[in-house]
Amino acid sequence: MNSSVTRRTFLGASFATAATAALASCSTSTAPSTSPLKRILPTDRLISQYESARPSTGNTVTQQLTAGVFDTAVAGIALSTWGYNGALNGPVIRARTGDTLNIPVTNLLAEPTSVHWHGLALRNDADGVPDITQPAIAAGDNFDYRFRLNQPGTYWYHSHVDMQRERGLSGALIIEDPREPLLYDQEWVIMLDDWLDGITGTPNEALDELSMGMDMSGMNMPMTHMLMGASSTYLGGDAGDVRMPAHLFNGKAAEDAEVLQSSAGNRIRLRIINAAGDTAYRVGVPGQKITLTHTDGFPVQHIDVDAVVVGMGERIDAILTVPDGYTPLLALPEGKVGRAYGLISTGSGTAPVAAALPTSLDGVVSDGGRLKADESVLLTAKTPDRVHTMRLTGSMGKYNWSINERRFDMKKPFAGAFDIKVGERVKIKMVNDTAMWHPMHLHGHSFQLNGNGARKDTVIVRPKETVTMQFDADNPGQWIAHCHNAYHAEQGMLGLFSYVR
Ligand SMILES: [Cu+2]
Repeated sequence: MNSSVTRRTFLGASFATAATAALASCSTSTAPSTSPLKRILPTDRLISQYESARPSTGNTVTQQLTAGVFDTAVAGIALSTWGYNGALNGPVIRARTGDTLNIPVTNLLAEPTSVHWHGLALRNDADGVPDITQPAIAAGDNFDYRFRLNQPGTYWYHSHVDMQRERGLSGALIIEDPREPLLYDQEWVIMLDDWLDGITGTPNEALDELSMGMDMSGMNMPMTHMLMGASSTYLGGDAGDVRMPAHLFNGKAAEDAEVLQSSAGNRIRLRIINAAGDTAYRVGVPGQKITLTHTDGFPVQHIDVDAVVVGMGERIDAILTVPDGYTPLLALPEGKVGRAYGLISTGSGTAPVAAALPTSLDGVVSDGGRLKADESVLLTAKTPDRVHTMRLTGSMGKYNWSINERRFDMKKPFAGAFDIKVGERVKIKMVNDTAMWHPMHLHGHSFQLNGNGARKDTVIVRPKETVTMQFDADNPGQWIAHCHNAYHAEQGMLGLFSYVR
């Protein structure tokens, strides 16, 4: 399959087309029973009304982002890839709740791009989803993102065009809480990523190979990228689809691990972000517990674990108390071969060599989806006004990942949409009908998992499992929900939560 065809098919209809179609719907007045729904588009005046109602410090944080091609080295291999401001991870953006973020973006790529602010309940027209919330930023063009930050926590930003995120087009976004209740001495922002670009091919080549499906590709050519036999009991079976030659901890492979200087007894707040396309990471310190405190920006009831599994798009905050000497923080690709890690040094002892580090982390293991919300962020108990069922569908055989058997079509963004109304309590039942786990992500809202579970925006849904969650429809606009496996999303495993009047 030709990747440019895939791209055009995926991006399909222009924003103008979608808007025109919706406007046409609004102007047709027929009997109520047959009248098309009036959808609240990103251009609706409600969007800026809601923005004005968000708390404001009056402070603006500005960070220029330039998307472009640059040369770097990954695992000792010189390569050329795409990133923000010429680095594998974009700049760590830091602001406080109530601040306005002002991000002028320059697109020096040869193709359109966009920036999505993962996990934020922000104004819809800044969500960065081409064809749904804005026109893509054309090659050579500029675009300013400007929006208020109304919740503290660990977030990140990334391109929402094609497979661009699978290059280096992502970075961390940390929103500090002016009334931070957690006590700690130091922070460590950690971006985990799986990497193939420039080593075994490009992400688009990998997608093209996988797109043929396991049924076809095995028959006529040797497979470069498709990974067979990656298995994780924790994730319920098949762990991933893609062979990744490198795993990165803050842009660095294990040969070149990052070292954080600290002091014995320090409490370090780990802000762990999984920016990978196809890999969950099991993160922990061998022989030492860490305390999980937040997931996806929201506080949870603290628990001590030996390791935490973080799916693509998920974030975990944890407290680690530093012992004397060198402390390795391992990030093991779940069900895959390889490892990434970083070291904490108190200035004494000698750094362990990679080969001497454990290759597994066992004991008490959890993930964000199994945590309980801190009482301060529990949604009030309420009977849902609306229940939507999202069946996760598709298979490796056909590589036809989809939702309710529908592969999302940007030309018909409202087909199969999950309609909701402002003020409703919405319940989602995610039923995984596939033989694989999926990290499912909802834009523009944080949901609460069933039974006082954690507040989250991305959750692991295991094979044959049903995960239910609720959220308050308090942020009008058009919001996608999708699998955060980059390869699954690109095949159309997306749905649209569409506010209607
Ligand atoms: Cu998936």
